[in-house]
Amino acid sequence: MPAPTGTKRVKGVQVYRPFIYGSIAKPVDPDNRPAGITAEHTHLWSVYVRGVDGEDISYWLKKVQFKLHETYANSSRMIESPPFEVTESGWGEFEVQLKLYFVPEANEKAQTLWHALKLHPYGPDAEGQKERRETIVSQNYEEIIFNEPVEGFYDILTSGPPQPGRGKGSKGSKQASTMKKQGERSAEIPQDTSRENAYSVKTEETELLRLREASKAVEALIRQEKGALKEKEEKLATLKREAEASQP
Ligand code: SLL
Repeated sequence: MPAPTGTKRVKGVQVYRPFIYGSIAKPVDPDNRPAGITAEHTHLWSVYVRGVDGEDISYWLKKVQFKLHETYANSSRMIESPPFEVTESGWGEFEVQLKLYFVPEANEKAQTLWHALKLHPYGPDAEGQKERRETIVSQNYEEIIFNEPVEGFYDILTSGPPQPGRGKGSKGSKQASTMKKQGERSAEIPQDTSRENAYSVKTEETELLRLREASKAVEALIRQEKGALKEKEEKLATLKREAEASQP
């Protein structure tokens, strides 16, 4: 029997691929209800998994199973091609189970994520947002780590999304951000934030700066506490000496 192919792993290598998952919900206007929506349903919503900045992630993500609340008919929805999303109407919030299935070349088990579908605004302006019937977006940036991917999948991952004129899975030049042409699609996060996408190298840098500032503040607090502790220890030592001196 021939040895199984496609199972040799690239040792010591981790490949990260970013994506976004979440939901968008819009309150139904009672004076202008879209046709075909049940009377009790107050919102139209979509739950989705997608690439950052609209990137096509189907070169590594094969399909997504969305498990909705059991009040929905056919609550388990398998979406076999992009866009990986389910659009529904409803009245209540619940946890959606997202099961990510990778392309067969990956030789990886499916991974499960949970997303809390948000329909209602919260925070200081919740009432205002409700009155203005604002759209509620709740989404997360996530990175999937392929640890020591099998060789064939490593090639697919590093070739990036199929380019126009290049067949799916065909081997192109290895993707490197420094070699990227303007406007070319990539699995890297974009340099700058845009209206459609809040996740970029810039937001990452801002976040790092914030973390650095926070860690400086914590260090200052530790120094202060250490100072206070030293003072107390000195006081204690003095008291002990005094107590010993006063012993008969
Ligand atoms: C809640 N625990 O009570 C949640 C359940 C269920 C949401 C929310 C529509 C179902 C249908 C729907 O919005 N289900 O079409 O009958 O808030």
